[in-house]
Amino acid sequence: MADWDTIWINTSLATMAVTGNSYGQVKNGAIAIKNSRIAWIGLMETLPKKPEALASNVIDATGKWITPGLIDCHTHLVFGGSRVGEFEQRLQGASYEEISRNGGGIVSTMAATRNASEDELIKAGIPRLSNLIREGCTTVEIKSGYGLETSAELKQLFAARALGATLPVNVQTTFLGAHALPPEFKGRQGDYIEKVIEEMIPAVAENGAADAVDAFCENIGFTAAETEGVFKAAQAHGLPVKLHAEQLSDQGGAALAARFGAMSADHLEFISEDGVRAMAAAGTVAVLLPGAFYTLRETQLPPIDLFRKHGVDIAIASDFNPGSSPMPSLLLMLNMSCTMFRMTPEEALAGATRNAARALGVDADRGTLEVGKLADLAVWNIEQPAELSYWAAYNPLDMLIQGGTVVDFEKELTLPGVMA
Ligand code: DI6
Ligand code: FE
Repeated sequence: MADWDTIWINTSLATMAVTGNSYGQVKNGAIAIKNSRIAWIGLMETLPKKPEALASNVIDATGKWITPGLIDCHTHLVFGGSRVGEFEQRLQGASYEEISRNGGGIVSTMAATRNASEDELIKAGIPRLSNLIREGCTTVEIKSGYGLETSAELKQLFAARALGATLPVNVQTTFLGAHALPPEFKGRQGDYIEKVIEEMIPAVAENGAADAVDAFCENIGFTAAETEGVFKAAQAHGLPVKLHAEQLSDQGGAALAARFGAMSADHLEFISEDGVRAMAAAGTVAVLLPGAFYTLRETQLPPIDLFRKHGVDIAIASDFNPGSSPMPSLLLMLNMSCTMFRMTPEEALAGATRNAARALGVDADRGTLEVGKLADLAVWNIEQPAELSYWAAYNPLDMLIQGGTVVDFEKELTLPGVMA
């Protein structure tokens, strides 16, 4: 009997493991899987026997590259309605902050999300998540934060979990109750935070609905002190934390997140060097979101050189949401992070694989091609890995393997509610 289930041969691998050579690459190599995990990786010439003697299924991948399945570590993809009207208002000169202060923004998506049933949220989420999968994503994080009351937050998180159970993708969920102040708490922000702490986090933990807790620490969101209360409650319930920090202004959020051992701090255009130092010391990943930067026409770049200088790992994510990043495409983010943020294509790919896995705390199993990790692989029709950042609005994915199983796009993504 063959040792392995499947082997891909005559291929190039960007393992993204830290091996000292660029992309952790193995040229003229092979990768074998057994029981949903990676069983062997190496050069063709070091295969112990003929491929047919080693695996029941041999796939010739001549001319292709295999990378880890991509990981989108920051999305808000479960929501009701859209914000196309605000898009048009911004084109007329209104700013994102003005719209938010006038009762639009996150709160308008809250209303549409509260009005939607869990089934409706799942249906709306299927084509969005399918779009990420078609581009090579095998893990996607989904946040709540458009319910802003216990039952509606849980509904969003359950919809996110159901999407992960329905589609061939690993979904990690994050509770973001401290995203915006719901209108019924106007003038009583402290009371709302108390509700997040006393009622929502315990309910989320009790239901096993979230893998992490996030907050929006910002002048139009919550203060550092309020965020700290949320973090303490999360930790008391055994949930790791992450933070929307320094997106529009410097609130010291990244340093606070680091103090709580946060897995990531996200956005960070306005972070100070002290904030970067604190993240480095805590091993907190910097998640950069070029889609929001582009959509809001931001001009202050995140300080990539400071992250490099202090050795902070950088991840890249879509931030897919109806307001500031209506773009469910991680490949587009790879291109934007190079063109707009001047990251290298190798940094960008590490940001959507190895470092994104760290930002979600799933790096023991995912994010690189290494023996023992889950077989989440993306096979690409490209000649060099930098092409994943080079092309835009073009998808060179050839094949996707989720937990050792080849994804059948026709069958598995053609579900009721999936747009053709
Ligand atoms: N920052 C973001 O990028 C999203 N949430 C946040 O706090 C945007 C959410 C939205 O505008 O709907
Ligand atoms: Fe976000």
